[in-house]
Amino acid sequence: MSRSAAARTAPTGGTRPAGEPAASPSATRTALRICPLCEATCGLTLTIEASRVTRVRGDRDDVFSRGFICPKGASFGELDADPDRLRTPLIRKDGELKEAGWDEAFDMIAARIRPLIEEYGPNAVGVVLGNPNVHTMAGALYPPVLLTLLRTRSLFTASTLDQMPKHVSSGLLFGSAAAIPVPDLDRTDHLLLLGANPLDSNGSLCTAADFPGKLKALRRRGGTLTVVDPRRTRTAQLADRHIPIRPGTDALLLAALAQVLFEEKLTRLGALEEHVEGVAELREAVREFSPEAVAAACDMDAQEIRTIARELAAAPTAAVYGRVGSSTVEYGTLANWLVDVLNVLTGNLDRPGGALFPLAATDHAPRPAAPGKGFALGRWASRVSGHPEAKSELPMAALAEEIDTPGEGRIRAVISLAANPVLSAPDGDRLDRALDGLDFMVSVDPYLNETSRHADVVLPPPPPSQSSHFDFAFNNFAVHNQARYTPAAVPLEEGRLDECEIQARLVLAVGGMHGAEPGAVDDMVIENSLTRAVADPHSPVHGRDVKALTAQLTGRTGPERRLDMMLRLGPYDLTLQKLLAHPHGIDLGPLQPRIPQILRTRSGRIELLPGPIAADLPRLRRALKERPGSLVLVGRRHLRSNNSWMHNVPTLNGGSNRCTLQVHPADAARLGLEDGAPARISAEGGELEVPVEITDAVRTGVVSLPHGWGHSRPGTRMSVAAARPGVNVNQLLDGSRLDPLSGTAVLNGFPVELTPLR
Ligand SMILES: Nc1nc2c(c(=O)[nH]1)N[C@H]1C(S)=C(S)[C@@H](COP(=O)(O)OP(=O)(O)OC[C@H]3O[C@@H](n4cnc5c(=O)[nH]c(N)nc54)[C@H](O)[C@@H]3O)O[C@H]1N2
Ligand SMILES: Nc1nc2c(c(=O)[nH]1)N[C@H]1C(S)=C(S)[C@@H](COP(=O)(O)OP(=O)(O)OC[C@H]3O[C@@H](n4cnc5c(=O)[nH]c(N)nc54)[C@H](O)[C@@H]3O)O[C@H]1N2
Ligand code: SF4
Ligand SMILES: [Mo]
Repeated sequence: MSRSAAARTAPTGGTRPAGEPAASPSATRTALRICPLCEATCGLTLTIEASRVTRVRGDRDDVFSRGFICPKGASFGELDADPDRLRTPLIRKDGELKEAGWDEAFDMIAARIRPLIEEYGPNAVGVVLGNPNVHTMAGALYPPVLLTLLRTRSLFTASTLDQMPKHVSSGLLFGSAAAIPVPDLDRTDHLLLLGANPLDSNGSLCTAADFPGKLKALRRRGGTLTVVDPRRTRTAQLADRHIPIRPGTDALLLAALAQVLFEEKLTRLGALEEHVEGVAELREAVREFSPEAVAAACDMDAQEIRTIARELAAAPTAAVYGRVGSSTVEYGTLANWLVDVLNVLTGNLDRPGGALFPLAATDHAPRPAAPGKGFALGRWASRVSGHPEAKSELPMAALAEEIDTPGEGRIRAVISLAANPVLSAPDGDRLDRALDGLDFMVSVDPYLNETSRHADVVLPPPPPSQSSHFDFAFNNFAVHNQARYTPAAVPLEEGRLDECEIQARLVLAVGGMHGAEPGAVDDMVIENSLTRAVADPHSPVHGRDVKALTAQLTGRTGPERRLDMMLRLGPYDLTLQKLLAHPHGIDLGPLQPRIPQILRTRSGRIELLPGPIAADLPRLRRALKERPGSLVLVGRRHLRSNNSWMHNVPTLNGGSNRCTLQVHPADAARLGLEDGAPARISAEGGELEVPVEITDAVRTGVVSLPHGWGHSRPGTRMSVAAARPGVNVNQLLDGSRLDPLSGTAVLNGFPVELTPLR
C-alpha cells in the first residue's frame, strides 16, 4: 500500500471525528482528494502538515485524471485555508450578524421558518440552489429531501443560468431530462464544438480531466476540431477551423447544417433508424434554413456552412457538442436540441466515437427498454410573469420579482444553498433589495458575500480538505465510466460540522422535525429507497428483505451508508468497501451504447421533432430577418476563475484574470475608445463603468465582459476580492430576456451601448 493509500484509508473525516486517533500534529503525510473546483474532477494528492494542506499535485495513479492538474487545483491549499472563510454560524440579532453556536442557529431556523410555512404555505419559501451543490456530497444528498418535505414550487437553481436548455432538449428528445449525451472525446474523429471554451473552463456537461490534452490527442490522431465562438479563445486557437459566429445565432447555423444533410442526402441514421421517429417532419421543419438563408444572420459564408455539414457527414465518427455560449442565449433550447438532432442524423448518437450516454456507478441498474411517461413542461407557471416551470424549476431570473411583487403567494423566506445570485443572476441590485425585504433567509455558505450578507442565519460548511467526496453529479457526464471516493483528508476542526450534517439538520428544522438526530434523515432515505427497490422487478435486490439489506450497508456515516446503498443498487456490482480498497478509483470502461434502454419517451423512441420545439421554430424563422444592435455582449471565463467566489484567493486573482471589457480594435476606433481607459456600457438593466481592453480576440460587433465580479457591496467579508472588485456584468440585464422553453437567462448575445468616459 502506498503512503497516500494509507492516508486515504485512515479513519479521518466523516460527520464526526470524535473518538478517532488524531494524527501526530507535526507529521507530514499525503491524502487523496477529488478536486471540487470544476467539472473535470481531477484526483489530487495533498501534502498535509499539521492538518494544513501545504502542497498539491495531480494524482498520477488516478484512474480518470492520470495526474492532470490546473492552476485552480494547485491552489486548493490556499483556498482551503482562506482566512476569510467563516468558522462558526452567524445569526442576525438586532439587525447585525453575530457569531453563534450551531444549536442556536438551527433553533432560530426552526422557530422562524415553520410559522411562515404554516401561515403562507410552502411556496412562500424559496429554495435557491447554487453551482457548488454539484461539487459536494451534501449538495447531492440533502436538497432532494428538503424539497420533498417542503413541497415548495418556488425552486430556483443555477441551471436556469446555465444548462437548462440541455435538460429540456433531452427531456423532449429522449424522455429524460437527465439523459445527456457527451462527446466521446477519446475516440472521436471529428468534434464540432460550439460556445464552449474547455481550455479555460476545463469542460462542462462533459467531464474529462485534461480536456486540453484530449483535444490535442484528437488532432494528433488525424481528427478534426471545429470551434464556433465569437471570440478567438485558447480552444479556438487549437482548432482546425474557427468560426467567429455572430452571438446568439448558433441555432440558425445548426438548423442549416441539418438542412444541408437532408438536401444533399447525407443523413445516415444507421443503427438508430428503428429507434427514431419524426425524421420526415424534421426535414420539412428545417427546409427554410438553408445556408444561404442563415448566412447573413450568422455572419458566415454559406459555402463554409455547406463544407462543415459535409465534413460532419463524411467523418468516420463525429460529435457535435455545445455548451454555455449556445445555451444561455435567445434560442438556447433550440440550439441544444439541434446539437443532438445532428448527432442523430449523422448516426453518431450512441455509438463509440460519437456522443454517448455515460452510465454512472450510482445510476439505476439498466432495465429493459419500454415506453415511459415522457417529459412534461410547463405543469405550472411562475406567479408574476407566468414563466413555465421546467424540471420543477422556475427561472432564476424571476427570483427577485417573486419576492418583491406584493400579493398572495409571494416568497417570504429564502433558503440559499451554495448560491450567490446577487452576482450570478440578472439585475443583482433588484435581488439585493428583494432579499433585504424577506421575513427570513438562511444561507449555507463558507463566505459572507453579496448574497449571504442578507441571511438571518449563515451556516458555514468546513473547507474541502475536511469533507469526503464522491461525484454524484459529474460521473453522469464523464467521458469514461469510473468511480472514485475520497474520504475527508483532514479531520473536522473543533467546532465544525460536516456539510452533510449541516444540510441534514436544516432539513429537520425546516421539515418540522427539529431536534431529531441528523442520521434520521439518512435512515429515512435508505428505508424509502430500499422499500422501492425491493418492489421493483428490475432492481438487483428485487424481493429481498429491507431490514437485511439495511444491515448489510457499511460506512461510518449516514452519507457513506447512502453511497454504499446507491452503489449496491447500481449497475456495476460495487460497494463502498470496494471503492475504499481502490483509493485511486475503479475504471468501469469506455462509454457503451445505451439506446433503446435509456429512452423514456411515450413512444419509446427518440422523438426528433417534439411539439414544444416545433412550436418554438417560428421564432427562429423570424430570426432569419432580425439583426440585433450594432454591438452585443458575450461573457468569458478565465482559467483561474470560478464564477463569483474564487476572487478571494490571491494567486487566482490578478494578472490576466481581470474584469475588463474586451473590444475589437475596429469597434474601439469607431467609438473613440482607448486601451485601459474607462468606458460606460449600458443595456436594458443598467449601466457600468469598466476599463476597456482592446484586442482582436473578440470579433467586431462583439464585446466581452466576464461574470462573477462586482465585489463592492458593503457588509461582506472577502477582503482580497473587495480590494479588486470589478463590476457585475449581470447588472446590464433586467431579467426579462429568457429562452422561453427553458426559462434560462440570456447572458450572451444581448445588445449593449458603449461610450468613452473621460
Ligand atoms: N453573465 C453571466 N452570468 C453567469 C454565467 C455566465 O457565463 N455569464 N454563468 C452562469 C453559470 S454557468 C453558473 S453555474 C452560475 C453560478 O452561479 P451560483 O450558483 O450563484 O454560483 P457561484 O457564483 O459559483 O457561487 C457559489 C456560492 O457557493 C459558495 N460555496 C463555495 N463552496 C461551497 C461549498 O462547498 N458549500 C457551500 N454550501 N457553498 C459553497 C460560494 O461562497 C458562493 O457563495 O453563474 C451563472 N452566471
Ligand atoms: N476557469 C473556470 N472554469 C469554469 C468556470 C469558471 O468560472 N472558470 N465555471 C464552471 C461552470 S459553472 C461552467 S457552466 C462551465 C462552462 O464552461 P464552458 O461552456 O466551456 O463555458 P465558457 O468558458 O463560458 O465558454 C463559453 C464560450 O461561448 C462563447 N459564446 C458566447 N456567446 C456565444 C454564441 O452565441 N455562440 C457561440 N458559439 N459561442 C458563444 C464565449 O465566447 C465563450 O468562449 O465552466 C466551469 N469551469
Ligand atoms: S481542471 Fe478542474 S478538477 Fe482539475 S484541478 Fe483544475 S479545477 Fe480541479
Ligand atoms: Mo455553470
